Amino acid sequence: MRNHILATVLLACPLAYADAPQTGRADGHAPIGVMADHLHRGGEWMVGYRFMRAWQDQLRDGTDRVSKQRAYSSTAAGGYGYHDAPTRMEMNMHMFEAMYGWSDRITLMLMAIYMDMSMDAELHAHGHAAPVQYRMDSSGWGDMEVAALFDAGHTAHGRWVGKLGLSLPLGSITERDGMPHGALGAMIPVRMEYSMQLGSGTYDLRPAMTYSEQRDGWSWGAQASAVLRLGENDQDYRLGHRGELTAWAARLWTPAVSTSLRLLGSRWGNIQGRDDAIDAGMSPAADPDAQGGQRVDVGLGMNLYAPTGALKGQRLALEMPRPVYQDLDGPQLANDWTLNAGWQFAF
Ligand SMILES: [Cu+2]
Repeated sequence: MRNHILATVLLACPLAYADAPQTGRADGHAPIGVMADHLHRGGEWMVGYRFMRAWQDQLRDGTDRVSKQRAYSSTAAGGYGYHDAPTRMEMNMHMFEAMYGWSDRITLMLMAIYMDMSMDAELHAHGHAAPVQYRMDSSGWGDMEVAALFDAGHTAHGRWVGKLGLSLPLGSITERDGMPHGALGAMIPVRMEYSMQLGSGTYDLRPAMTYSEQRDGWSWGAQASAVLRLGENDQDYRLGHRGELTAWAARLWTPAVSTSLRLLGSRWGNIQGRDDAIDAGMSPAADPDAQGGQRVDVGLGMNLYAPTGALKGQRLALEMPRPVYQDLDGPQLANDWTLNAGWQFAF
């Protein structure tokens, strides 16, 4: 009998080992703002929809706030000398993802992104007493990412997951919208600023490495990721590279519910080169040297998971990161808050 138990334990161990950590609990996935944290078993599919909304409403230079008046007053008067100042921007990203377990150790991923953005700005045309307020909108499919996620090793309670991703430049970088012009404020179409374009225009490498660990009732993890732009796009510029470090801890209240706290540090560069159709002196948003920065966010999140029943395998998650520190090459619109939400279904 004893030998029988021992044999069972020994046989079960490699299976348990290959299994840990398990995705079959609410915190089996990282907070929803984190991508590429988990693998699927060979033959398993996952489809999902993620939504991200980022809201910006205040100009900053370095860590200081900058008024819109200062952005468009002359350099002689202590301003920045732009003609135009962005005052608010809202970005919505709809992300459609599919994952497929090629084997137990390699998962393939595809993500298509639909962008929807709007920016409010104030134009201070010379010879006009009052600034003119206007709004620009852009929407459409953005860049698409294909990636391979791989098992990069295990520890007693955790695992390493690596990612090699490639972003394909399918999003337009020549979007136009109307801008007021002349004494009568007639709207003429112009090429919109960099942040209003739908894609990067370049092939971008998107590597990541994630470690996550699961214990009784809680879990934690950390991830390093980057976006590396390859070459220059056909409008003669490239967006800045980007690097992110994040770490989170989650409390598992029941197998179906977990809550999380996450810290996220990100850093991104200025634009190299410039698009000749975007007048750099017009607005900070059009200035290639007013795009870089670094930021620290803290996010609260919640994961819901259906381990059994009619909704078995489905997940619903929400996360709200807010910046606690921002240092921007400015003047640049600063982030006010971000909302990440998602639905996922594995089968
Ligand atoms: Cu998945």
